[in-house]
Amino acid sequence: MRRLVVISNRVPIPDASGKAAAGGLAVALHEAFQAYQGLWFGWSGKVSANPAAQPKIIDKGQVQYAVMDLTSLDRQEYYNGFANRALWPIMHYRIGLSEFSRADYAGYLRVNRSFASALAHLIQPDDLVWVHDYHLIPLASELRAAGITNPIGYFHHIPWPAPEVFGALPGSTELLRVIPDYDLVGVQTERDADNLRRSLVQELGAVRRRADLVDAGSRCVRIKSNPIGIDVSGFQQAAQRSGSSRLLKQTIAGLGTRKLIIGVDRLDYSKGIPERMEAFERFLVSHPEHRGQVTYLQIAPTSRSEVPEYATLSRAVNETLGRINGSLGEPGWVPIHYVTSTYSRAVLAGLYRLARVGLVTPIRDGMNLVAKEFVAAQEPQDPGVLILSKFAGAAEELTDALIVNPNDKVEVAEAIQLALHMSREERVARWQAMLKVLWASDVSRWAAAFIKDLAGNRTSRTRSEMVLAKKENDDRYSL
Ligand code: ADQ
Repeated sequence: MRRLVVISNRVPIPDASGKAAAGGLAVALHEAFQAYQGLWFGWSGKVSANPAAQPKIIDKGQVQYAVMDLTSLDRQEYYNGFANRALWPIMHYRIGLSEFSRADYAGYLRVNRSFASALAHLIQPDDLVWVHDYHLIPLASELRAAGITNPIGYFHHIPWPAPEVFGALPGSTELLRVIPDYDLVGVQTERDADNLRRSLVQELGAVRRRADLVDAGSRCVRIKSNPIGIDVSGFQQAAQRSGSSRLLKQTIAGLGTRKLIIGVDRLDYSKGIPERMEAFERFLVSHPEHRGQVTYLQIAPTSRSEVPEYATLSRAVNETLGRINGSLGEPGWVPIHYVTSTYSRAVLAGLYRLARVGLVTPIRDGMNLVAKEFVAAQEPQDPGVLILSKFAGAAEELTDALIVNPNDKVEVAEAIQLALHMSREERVARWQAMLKVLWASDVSRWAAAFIKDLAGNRTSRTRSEMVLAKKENDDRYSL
């Protein structure tokens, strides 16, 4: 049986009871791992003084997990540094927040190289190799240099910005040069695909061969939009069953007759949380009849707290929240409830279903699964309304949401007003149209489509190309 080798920064190893982790990728690949035997490789999430050169192998039925520890310097340079302080902001169009350091970049390349050298021993001739996300862009190049000729695909979960924006990052040309070491690159939207293809043409002099095929000299790479989906039926079932949860009962009791507006995001500046709170403030000021009649619940679990920009964001959110609740709140009514806990899928699904409005207004987002989860969780006869940023990848598909510019507080405020007053007939019609889209891009289809493309589009490499690849690789990193 052919194997699927998945590589991601973090690896969702099932717990001792054998229960699969509920994270998005784990769910996405669950079915793929039924069809293929699997190996899942990545960082253990742990730091140790002297990490072993070979991964720790954990067998769990059909899937074998292989994880490696990092040193604290690796974590600092590769993960907190280059991936999350330089690449993440650039990819989200935040040039001003991008902090490049040559040491961090060297650490990023070093970790990719050590992952590749450990992984190369585990790859068998017939394996399909699927790399995930921005932490691991150079991995294929390192694997090629180690002699791996298997089909290698990469899925980029976050936006790929316009060439002028990506070009602002020092080292961006080197990162573009390693892209054609993949046979297939998947991105979330047509806009991302177009941006990446244009970068390769403009910066490397690559040539467009077919709509999605780019020829970069000795190698060709297919760049394709393949929007990620969610487990639609899993979310629907979780939402239907959620009524019995204690937390949900408490929320229902606390709301009374008030309508619920919900936002769910990792605490990240790309998600536009303070901007959203200010838009809600504007709504309450412009439409005072709603004061005391609505509650906005913002769920925002802390993330990347070791990165300074995230601590700054956390302070900004708390200040905005305090100011709005202080100035507009009344005895017995707090306009914005803010919580930082993580919840089970069942509880989240129940809260989405309870809400009349889902506020999903990132400043930039690769896809935004919350938008899709909100839609899936709604009650068919009385669904809530999705307000969605035009800068979320999901907006390319969910065109029946109320699409807004998240930077325009007045526009978002008026969308809230419209959503709260929308007729049931219109809510049902919009929701049905969006649910149809969700089914068409269900997560199992997403994974199956990528794997099918990867298996069918192998770009064969000759031995001389491999030798050339190794030499180019050595030259490239001699910065
Ligand atoms: P994220 O930036 O993490 O993902 P998103 O797509 O919204 O953004 O996924 C977040 C996930 O975390 C959702 O499944 C959500 O339910 C869950 N979650 C959020 N808050 C939670 C809480 N308090 N408790 C439990 N679960 C919570 C990155 C990219 C996105 C892209 C995805 C997938 O930034 O653009 O959509 O990868 O490709």
